[in-house]
Amino acid sequence: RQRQMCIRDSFVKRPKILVMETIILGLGSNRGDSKTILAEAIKRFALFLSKIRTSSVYITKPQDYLDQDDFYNMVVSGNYAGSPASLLKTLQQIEADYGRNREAEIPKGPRTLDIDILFFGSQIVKLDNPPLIIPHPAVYRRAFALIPLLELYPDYSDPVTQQPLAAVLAA
Ligand code: PH2
Ligand code: MG
Ligand code: MG
Repeated sequence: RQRQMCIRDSFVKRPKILVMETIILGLGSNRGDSKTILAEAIKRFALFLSKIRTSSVYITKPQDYLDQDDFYNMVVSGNYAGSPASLLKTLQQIEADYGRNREAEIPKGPRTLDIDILFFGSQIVKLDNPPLIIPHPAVYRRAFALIPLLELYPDYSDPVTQQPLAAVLAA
């Protein structure tokens, strides 16, 4: 007697849809050998980003928490095939590998390596645990992020308001 084959969902091998997004990262360091730390961190990005582009490194006056050394800041972009949460997890591991200890540090104070997700394609992301807001809420008032971003993408517009970031910087 022939057995009836039931093609259940679990048997069907569906191709996993990977949406490639161009993501924009803001990097900062003002503790340790900042220039080397930034260069080494970017090498790690090649494991999960394609089409990597890097801005110049800018030496910037501290914002928000003023009593600390100048920062080395830059922006890196690349194409990423994964979720915002998985990107955050990967970046926090790299921060930790370069001596970052979130428990022991002053908020917005000195750090060996900070990697902020500024934009994730045109996606608007709000996650609670761990907390993640994209676009990065402070990007609009941070010249140390906007200027290197505009070096790479002079015509970049904010995906939320459609405003050119060049106009945001000038405002
Ligand atoms: N990062 C901060 C706080 N202040 N200032 C500058 N110039 N550059 C930074 O990357 C920076 C800052 C919190 O992450
Ligand atoms: Mg950060
Ligand atoms: Mg930051």
